[in-house]
Parts: sequence; C-alpha cells; structure tokens
Amino acid sequence: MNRRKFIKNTSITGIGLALGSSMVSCAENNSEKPTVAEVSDKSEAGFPMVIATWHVKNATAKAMEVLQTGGTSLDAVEQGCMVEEADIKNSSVGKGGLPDRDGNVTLDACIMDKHGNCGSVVYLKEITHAVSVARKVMEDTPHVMLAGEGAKQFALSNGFKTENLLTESSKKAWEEWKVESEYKPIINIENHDTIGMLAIDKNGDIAGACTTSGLAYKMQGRIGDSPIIGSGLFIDNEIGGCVATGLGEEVVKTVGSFLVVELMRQGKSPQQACEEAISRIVSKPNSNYKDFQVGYIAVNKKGETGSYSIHQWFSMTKFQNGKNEQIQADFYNKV
Ligand code: SD4
Repeated sequence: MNRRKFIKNTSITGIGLALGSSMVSCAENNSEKPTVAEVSDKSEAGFPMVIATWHVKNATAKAMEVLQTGGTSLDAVEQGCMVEEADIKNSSVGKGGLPDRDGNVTLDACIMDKHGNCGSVVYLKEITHAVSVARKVMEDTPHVMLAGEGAKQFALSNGFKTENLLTESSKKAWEEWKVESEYKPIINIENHDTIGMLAIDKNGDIAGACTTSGLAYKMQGRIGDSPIIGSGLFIDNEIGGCVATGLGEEVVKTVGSFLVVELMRQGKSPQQACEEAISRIVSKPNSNYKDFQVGYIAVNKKGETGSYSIHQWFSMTKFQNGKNEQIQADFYNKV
C-alpha cells in the first residue's frame, strides 16, 4: 500500500505527523505471518520471559540468551535493544535511523530497573547505543536524564565512540522526502518500529527499556515519548511494566505507560489495561485518532501479557517457554 494514499493529514502543534500507514507497511514488509491475535495471553509457566514491540525476534532472542545464562532482566533489555540499535535495516532505531528534517539523526532512549531506578538520554547524536548511555546515566550519575551535547560528552567520557548514524539509505530517503516536502509544517510520513522491551528474569524481577530515533523528519529538537519515564516506559516491580510505540505526542499527553501500570495495580489484566490506555486517547473530544497510531505492550508480575493499538498491524514479539513468536495485537479501529 502506498503510505501517502493510506494516510490522512494530521496536525500536532503545527507539524503534521502520521503513523498509521507505517504500521501497515511494517506488517507488509514482514516475511513471516504473525500468530493470530490473542486478546488475553495468559502465561503458561515460567520465567524468564521477554516481550518487545514489533517484529524483533533477533532482539528477543538476544535478551532470552542473556536471561538463560543467568543475566538480569536489566541486562536482557539493554542487550536486546542493542541488537536493533546496531541493525542498519531498522530505520527508526540507532544507526540507520531516519533523520530530522535537517538531516540530523537524534536518538532518544530510556531504561528502568526493578528498584524503580531509571536513566534516559534525549537528542543524542553520533552514538549508536543510546540505551547503554541511558543505563550509564541511571547507574553512574545522580540524574535521570541527559540531553544533547551533554549526553554525548558523558557517553564519550565513558568510552562510547562516535559514529556517523546517517546511513546512505537513510540519507537517500531523507533527500527524497525533501523533494516533495518543503521545510514548513506539513504532513510528515513516519516509518517506525521503535523498540520497547520488557523482561522478567529467573528471579521474577522486571526491567524495561525503550530506544528510538523518533519520528522521521521531525522538527529539529523534537523529543518523543520514548525517553520519558512514565510515557514511553514504566516499570513497577511489584505490579508489572509497559512500553509504548507510535505517535509520542499522544502517549505523553496521557502518560501512557504509567497509566497502564496503574490500571494493572487496580486489578486490570495487562490486556485490559492496554485497551483502557488506548481508550483514553481515542475518546478525547475531537480526537483525530484515525490519523495516527499508538500501541502498548504490557506484562504483569505473573507474566501475563497484553498488547493493543489504535489501528491494525501493531505486533508484539514474545519469547517464553522456548517459543519466540510474533503476536498480532488486537486493535481499536475496526471500521
Ligand atoms: C516517538 N514513539 O518518537 C516514538 C516513535 C515510535 O516507532 O514509536 N516509532 O514518538
């Protein structure tokens, strides 16, 4: 399907941002057919387990390898996310990520552990493994979030190396985008598969991480939900965890991941909680939800999982009990 045909214009603070189409194209690009949607996915047995947004079996396999060899859930989510950050074929995470409208690839990432500690980087340039820098922020600084040049300097002082993150194919895509799209607030077609990952280790402890290059062709300086604790990611080791993908502005406005965890605290299943969080977005007066996508995945302390999105073709990858599978998420907009 032609993205530009599928999508309708949407305007957010003057910038047109649209994601629904890319969900379709992501799914179309997947060579494997996902497992049929399951509304509530009960855990059959045990830990360790890992779930992630989109079709990222290599990433969940890496995370499971870490978990199986005695690694913590924190190690697992970091190393799982690093797989996608290094994959230049993934054009919305790490190296190879699509740039902003001025040609800068800028990364957002965060991580959260079983104690509720968290670290985050925003607007990070030239460092592939943003999730690892976020972990360093969490572990080695008194802060939660570092931005831009300060985040980069912190990374360099911790041994990270600079790399050109703008690959030839991302540069070409950006140059093609520029031909049709003038530098002014107009529709911005997104291509994405931000990785958000949640893991439970052998001890039953939960951690999560999220990493992205954000919306393609965003305004310079734009930050999404992915590095914002409570929006793109939230973990409460007593209750469960949630990560988001999609149009970050809408996730931030509803503090989506924190909301999902709080709903699970009140007794909702992960599936019900994800559905309620999507409902908060689509039921707003004048919501233009038809023009954008948001998806959540969640896990509770028992290892039950949920996934839900506004539009079709969002999926979750789940590795548990020896099975690494893509599960098609249920969705709101059935018309
Ligand atoms: C953002 N939520 O920057 C991210 C985009 C995304 O897959 O999820 N892309 O708004």
